[in-house]
Amino acid sequence: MEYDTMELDEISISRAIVSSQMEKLLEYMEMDVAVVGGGPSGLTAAALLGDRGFRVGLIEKKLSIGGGMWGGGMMLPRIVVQEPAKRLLERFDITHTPYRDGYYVASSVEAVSKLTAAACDAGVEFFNLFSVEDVMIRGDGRLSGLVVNWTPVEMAGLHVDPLTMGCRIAVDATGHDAVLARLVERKGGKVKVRGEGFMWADRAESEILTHTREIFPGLVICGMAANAVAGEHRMGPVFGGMLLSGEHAATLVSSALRL
Ligand code: 48H
Repeated sequence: MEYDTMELDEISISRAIVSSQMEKLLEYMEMDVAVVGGGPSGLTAAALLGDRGFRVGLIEKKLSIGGGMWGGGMMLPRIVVQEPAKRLLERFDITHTPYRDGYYVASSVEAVSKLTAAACDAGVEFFNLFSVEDVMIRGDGRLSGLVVNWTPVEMAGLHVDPLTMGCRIAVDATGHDAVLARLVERKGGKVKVRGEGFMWADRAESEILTHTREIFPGLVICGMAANAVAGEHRMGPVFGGMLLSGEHAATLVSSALRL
């Protein structure tokens, strides 16, 4: 079947992509909040901060956003969310069905998609395939920027110097690896990454909000990274704590920036 179309010009298509993305990159060289990691906690934090009017950039090293949520439990694309986080499922319009008292089941694909859509609607700018390899900390002892490179450069082991993006505050939402916290620790900042403990879902979920905090001036940690820093246990495919931790990180960041 044919349809009427204007003649497509490959050079214009390329110019449109390069000029619009480079404009965004320049705009986000100075942002309010840099959220590193596009898993459930990072997406929640980014969406809520964007809603509050901050300029938020989300930096994700992989091609796709969503982190460990896509895979649900052992590649069965379902997640469990417990009662205290039900209001966040509602906030993001994620369909959920009760399983038994206090447990809700949702599709991991819908959950990632709706969180991502909410972040887009809140004006969050995504920088996927960007990997954070260092942080900027100057004389005032505060984290004030991220050192980034293309993930394919990192994967190929090429010697290519990175670029730096400035931020008023960063959120480490890099999951189990707690990348930013480890970087600061390795380079002598007063941060100790204790590493996560074995599976104990009830304890891990109930403590995650205590561990979601500013661990270094200008660096808030959330999600699984917060538990990894604190030496807390893991919880498997129950995701309420990730959403609540992202929400708590957003509250901490917005009060820090509004002081
Ligand atoms: C840019 C980076 C870098 C980098 C990593 O793992 P995530 O889904 O993180 P959370 O904390 O939002 O959610 C954790 C959850 O998915 C999970 O694994 C749970 C609940 N496990 C429990 C258990 O017992 O196992 O997402 C982190 C994201 C990923 O997309 C990474 O690619 C990204 O961070 N990332 N992005 N620069 N250097 N390192």
